[in-house]
Amino acid sequence: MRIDVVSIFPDYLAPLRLSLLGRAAQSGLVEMHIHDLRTWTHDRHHTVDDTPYGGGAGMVMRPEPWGEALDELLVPEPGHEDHATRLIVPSPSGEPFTQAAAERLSQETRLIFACGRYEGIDQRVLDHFAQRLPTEEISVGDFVLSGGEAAALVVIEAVSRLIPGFMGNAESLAEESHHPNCGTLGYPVYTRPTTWRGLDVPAVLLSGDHAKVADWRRDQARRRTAERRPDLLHPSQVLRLEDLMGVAGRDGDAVAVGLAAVGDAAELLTLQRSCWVREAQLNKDLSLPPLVESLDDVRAGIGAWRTWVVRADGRLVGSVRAGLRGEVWQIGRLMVAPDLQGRGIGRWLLNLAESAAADEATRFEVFTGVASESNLLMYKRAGYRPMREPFGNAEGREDPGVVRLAKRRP
Ligand code: JA5
Repeated sequence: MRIDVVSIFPDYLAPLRLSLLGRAAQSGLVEMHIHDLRTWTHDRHHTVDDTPYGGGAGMVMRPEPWGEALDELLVPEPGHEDHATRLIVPSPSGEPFTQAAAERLSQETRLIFACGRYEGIDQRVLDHFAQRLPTEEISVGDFVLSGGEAAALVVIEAVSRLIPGFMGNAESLAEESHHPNCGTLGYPVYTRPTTWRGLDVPAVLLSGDHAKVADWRRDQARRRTAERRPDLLHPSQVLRLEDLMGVAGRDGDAVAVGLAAVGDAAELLTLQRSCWVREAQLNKDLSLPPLVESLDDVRAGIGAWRTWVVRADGRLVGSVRAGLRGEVWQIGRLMVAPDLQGRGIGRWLLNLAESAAADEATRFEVFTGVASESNLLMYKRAGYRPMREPFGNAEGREDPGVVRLAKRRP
């Protein structure tokens, strides 16, 4: 693979010549070329920036030096006319860089990195070269850097270690069977000595019991993931309350979220009735189905809808259900135990139900009583808007006591 990097700070890319990456370069697996953008300026001051059209703070990189630099680098070298080239522009507005992206880029024959500075590069440079070769803006994370150089270093290190033959060990790559962050984070690792500054290596690792070691590592990895990256875990996995929704739970509050089973029906009926008494009072209607339905009705509902339940320390404290009706992902029966309302659990459950929407769904719909102001407020805050009247109820009849709200699937 040939890698070119264009920057106004070519010295910043010096680490590329060092260490493992330098060895990859020496072994001929990676051919590295680092260029100073100012080579392609023609004025005495080697100007590469100017003020932004439309006003605003900072400076923008002028298109001409970039145009000349990339034109020149895109002239095929004799013997390498077939080299497919991809242009990469590090940018906080780019698509997220992941291990999958690194694997994809490691298959390319040539990468050109265009490192911006100041407020960025004139958009026309990207628009022009995107017409001539595959071009992508890549972000290495949600934070601000002063230029693309450090991001390019990150991408180059992640990509070059995946090139077959790098480090001379296909084995160590094969052993990396898990893709970072597709499953869980890694478990903590230890080496000699067994005691260091009063801290012991966990006894299980010295036990020689391989099954117990594997169990311990899986548990540690899951705990770490719940703590640091709850977004990676399936909601059915056991989490602590604060991991789940950023609300303060007592230490050790064990919260489990998962699909409801028929065995949950009795507790669900109890929670549902307690929640819908308030709805009945507010809306002056004692015939609301969630209030009057039987245990068998609730059992049937669990079979007919995707229903999730939240348990805190074993107690059923929340639920929501959803299902596809035509193109609509219908969300309903959103409930939270009275003593836990107002902590964002309902909103979290609404998000969960939305994120599970079937592929065919084009919009989400919910409904609530016209007098249920706090429900209406939550739905509005979540992006739902009332649908035009008249509102049909489940049987298609008009129901003046109900507000249906909808939101386009994002
Ligand atoms: C590139 C002029 O993904 C993180 C970031 C990449 C990147 C950032 S932050 N700034 C620039 C840049 O600034 O070119």
